[in-house]
Amino acid sequence: MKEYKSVCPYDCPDACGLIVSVDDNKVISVRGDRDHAFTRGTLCPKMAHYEKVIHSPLRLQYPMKRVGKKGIGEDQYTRISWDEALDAIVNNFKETIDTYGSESILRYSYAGTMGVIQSPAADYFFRRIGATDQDRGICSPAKQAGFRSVYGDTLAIKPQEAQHSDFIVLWGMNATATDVHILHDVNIAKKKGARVWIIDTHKTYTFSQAQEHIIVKPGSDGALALGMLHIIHRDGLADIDFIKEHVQGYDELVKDVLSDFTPEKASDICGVSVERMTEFAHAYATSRAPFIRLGSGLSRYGNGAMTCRIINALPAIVGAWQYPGGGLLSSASGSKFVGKDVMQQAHVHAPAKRLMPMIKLGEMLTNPEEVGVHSLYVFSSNPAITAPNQNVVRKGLMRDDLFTIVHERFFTDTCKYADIILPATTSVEHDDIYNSYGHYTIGTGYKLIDPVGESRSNWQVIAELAKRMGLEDTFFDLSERKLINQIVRTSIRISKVDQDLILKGESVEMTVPENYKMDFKTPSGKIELYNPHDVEPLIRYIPPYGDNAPFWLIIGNDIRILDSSFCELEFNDPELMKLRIHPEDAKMYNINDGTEVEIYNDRGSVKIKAYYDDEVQRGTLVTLGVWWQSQSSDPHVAINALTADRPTDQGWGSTFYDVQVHIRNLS
Ligand SMILES: Nc1nc2c(c(=O)[nH]1)N[C@H]1C(S)=C(S)[C@@H](COP(=O)(O)OP(=O)(O)OC[C@H]3O[C@@H](n4cnc5c(=O)[nH]c(N)nc54)[C@H](O)[C@@H]3O)O[C@H]1N2
Ligand SMILES: Nc1nc2c(c(=O)[nH]1)N[C@H]1C(S)=C(S)[C@@H](COP(=O)(O)OP(=O)(O)OC[C@H]3O[C@@H](n4cnc5c(=O)[nH]c(N)nc54)[C@H](O)[C@@H]3O)O[C@H]1N2
Ligand code: SF4
Ligand SMILES: [Mo]
Repeated sequence: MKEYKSVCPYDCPDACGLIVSVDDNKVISVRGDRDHAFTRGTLCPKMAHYEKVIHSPLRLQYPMKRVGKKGIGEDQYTRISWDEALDAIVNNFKETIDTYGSESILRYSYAGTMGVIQSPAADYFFRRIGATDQDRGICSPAKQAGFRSVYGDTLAIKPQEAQHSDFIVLWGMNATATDVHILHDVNIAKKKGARVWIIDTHKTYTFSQAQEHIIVKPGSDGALALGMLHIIHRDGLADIDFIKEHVQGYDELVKDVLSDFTPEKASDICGVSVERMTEFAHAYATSRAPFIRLGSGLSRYGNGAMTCRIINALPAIVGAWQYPGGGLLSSASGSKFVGKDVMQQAHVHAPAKRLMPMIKLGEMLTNPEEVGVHSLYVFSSNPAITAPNQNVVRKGLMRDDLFTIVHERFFTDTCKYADIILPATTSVEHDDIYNSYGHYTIGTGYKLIDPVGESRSNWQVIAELAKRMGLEDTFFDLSERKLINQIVRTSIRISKVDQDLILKGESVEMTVPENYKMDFKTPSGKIELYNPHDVEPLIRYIPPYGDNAPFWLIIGNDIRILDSSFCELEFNDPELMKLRIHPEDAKMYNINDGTEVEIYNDRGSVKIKAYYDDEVQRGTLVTLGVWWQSQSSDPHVAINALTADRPTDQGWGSTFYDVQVHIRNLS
């Protein structure tokens, strides 16, 4: 048996360092790498048995083509060779280009793997053939937009800073499920006396980690934060010296926004009493070095970017940035330590012929504004389950005149609509390099075992397709190893010694410049509470969309799965999807504990069993996880039948939490 270092490839801010044990071409076990600067030797429960994913009996083994009808429940596929599969794809692409134009080809992919090679593997290829490109807004561009509006290109704060804080806020972040390693730093701070606050819409797994909790109405954090800004200003707790030197627009903020936005008004909107809001504002502003870890949940509303922008103003007016441990971590993905320039061939002029927001997949397939989509290439994503407005997405996927290719590790629900299915490798069967959107450590994950069955990596398939399509770029001749080498040598700004270490398979934490927290990379060089380049120069409260229905539906993240990844594992729980409802709400609708209900809105309806929980707020319903159809509570649709493809206020982001529903007793 031999042990190798690797990196967890999943779409998670932690990007954990792994130690993988391999024997006889099989992965025996994985554990955390103690030398990793952020994850420090632990993994989450999802990855504790990665070997079960890698060697799952459900892995796709060879290419297949559909011989029956499309759709869930049909499942008639027959084995074909890679040559046949690739020829069929290339013939279809060529025919589609001739008949409808190249924009009729659409690729849809996301972050099944976060690898710097395998994730953007197809970006350049699809641009070169003139296909429609996707705007990758499904996750949290609104959160980024909110940060950028205030701080521009300022480097993200390191998560380990939290250790030095005396006041930590996990704001809209269920860290136990989605960013478990930040809790390591939170606990170090707690041992030194730090107070921890959590702001969420319902009691999450993470509540036990904090001494203080605030429950807000969904989509209303902007009001809470504006109320806090009002109180901090009114009570003379703003750091005027810091503001004078480093903040642009404080006076305008006070005069045009805060004067009119009273704590009473804020309280009416967010449901937090004026007393509690004042307590939170005072505690925040009088602590030595407050640290906010901002989650993405609250950015997935029609007002998401503005909400984040308002929260980002808090550390500015108390001057949190000047102290060790103080500041706000939104996302480290803007750090650009490892760019996509190599994989996207940035030096070649190949602009996207047409750009479509990926949250609009259903509309693109069913009701295109201009040129329709006739060929769809899906990889590293399971849109039949994870995309919003699922009924429309599935209607589009059912079209007889749509040729769909799905490159996957498992027979997901999206595969059930495919004309051609291609088997994909897992991260230990191909080479890649990883950085993280939650911290500053970089590492490689080299191929450790032969591909399972005939599976191939994203890059291998795309490079082969490029050649068959007649593209002559020598880029497509490069092996994954060569690409890693090129990326490390040309696009990571670190010493040669560190480059060598990364190439050798060690994880390396990037060094951030001294005083980086105070180096505000905005046009004015200051924190811009007044931003003349934003569509709205000043912050204000805007409401979420809502659906004019009585209940907000919170679809939180389940600790056992990651989006729909890991659904391939076996779970002991016979009922994976449940709905939690406050008993008083349930009684108003004659709903007994544990009975089946229908939740519905204009977009769809889902059957699910409802359970009483007096820790759920009145007027909200909670369910966890985006499960495969076979694991869903409803035989026909999964939870995203209820969510909308309405965009966020900026960034064409998804609004998965901005959902209201009606409820009906079915028993
Ligand atoms: N176990 C697990 N881990 C995951 C994932 C998973 O599905 N499961 N998904 C991965 C991915 S792709 C991502 S992007 C990250 C996301 O991880 P996070 O950034 O943590 O985002 P979410 O889990 O979507 O939402 C975080 C919290 O926001 C809360 N929330 C919702 N609306 C509001 C609101 O209006 N106000 C406030 N204050 N809180 C609100 C939700 O209830 C939830 O507890 O996690 C990654 N990690
Ligand atoms: N209701 C609701 N819906 C949501 C969310 C939510 O909070 N609520 N979260 C949203 C968010 S934040 C996100 S990011 C999206 C994510 O949605 P998706 O992008 O669909 O993510 P997954 O469901 O994890 O699907 C990734 C797929 O990629 C496959 N895969 C893994 N590695 C590879 C590889 O190397 N090659 C290939 N070809 N395939 C691979 C996996 O087997 C898996 O089926 O979901 C969104 N959907
Ligand atoms: S899913 Fe996240 S927390 Fe779990 S092992 Fe992977 S990177 Fe670490
Ligand atoms: Mo995400």
